[in-house]
Amino acid sequence: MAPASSAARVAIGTSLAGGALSALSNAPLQFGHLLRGRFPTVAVTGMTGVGKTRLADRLARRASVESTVDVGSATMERRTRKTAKGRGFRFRVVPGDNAATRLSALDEVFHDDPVDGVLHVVANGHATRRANAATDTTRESLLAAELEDFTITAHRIASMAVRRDKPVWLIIVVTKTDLFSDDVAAAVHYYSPGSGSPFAAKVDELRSLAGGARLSVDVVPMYTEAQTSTGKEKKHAERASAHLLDRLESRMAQLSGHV
Ligand SMILES: Nc1nc2c(ncn2[C@@H]2O[C@H](COP(=O)(O)OP(=O)(O)OP(=O)(O)O)[C@@H](O)[C@H]2O)c(=O)[nH]1
Ligand SMILES: [Mg+2]
Repeated sequence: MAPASSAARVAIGTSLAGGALSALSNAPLQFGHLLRGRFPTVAVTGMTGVGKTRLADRLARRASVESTVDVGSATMERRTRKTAKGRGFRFRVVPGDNAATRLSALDEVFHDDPVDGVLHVVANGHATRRANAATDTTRESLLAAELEDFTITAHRIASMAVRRDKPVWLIIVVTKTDLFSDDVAAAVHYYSPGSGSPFAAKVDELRSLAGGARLSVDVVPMYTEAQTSTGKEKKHAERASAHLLDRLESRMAQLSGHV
């Protein structure tokens, strides 16, 4: 009975918080699960502040209001992308930095209800820290934190992959490339298997643990918003970002057997 009562709580919370209008606009979600059951599930992982929420919102064609792109999501975020052809994906965004909810979210996506694929988000040492974060925020320390975070996630992915009877895919999404546009190729190289970097060593270890046939690994550049402000530049940046998102989505579709 637990799921039904928690669903009821959510429904009550929604109508109290948002009034009748928002309860109405949420209504399709209540039978949407019948359709969503067929969509491949995708875990979105990565350390806090790298841009997971923002990426999932863009992929799900959900406009992020400013308040939803605050660093430090406290719970697992669920997003669904439905394409025109009736295909789609269900995204599960694992909070990057919240001990209790993070661990249960990792258990859910990699063990209890194992996902079909993983988008592991990295930002080449450009993660945004919370305003009150006491920790060191040099680029080196943020890169080290990304590496540590990936090490933990990679172990979870490996143990899931060896248990599954179908192959699992991993796409390492190198985001915020708008912040290091001259070094994108070097960053992609740093995260790529076999490149000899500390991160690559972890990717190589993951591949040998999981077995090449059970796990595919891609590395793709991305940015989901740009710091530029002037009209023409902004239009150009938005178009380029939309193109990168389309490419990522096509690759996910390919890996999921949609095409
Ligand atoms: N310049 C730039 N900023 C970005 C990009 N993607 C995300 N950001 C910003 O980076 C910050 C963190 O993004 P989030 O999506 O909240 O990060 P998160 O990974 O969900 O973080 P947690 O919820 O703490 O795990 C936000 O202020 C975003 O606006 C990007 O591609 N380029
Ligand atoms: Mg978040």
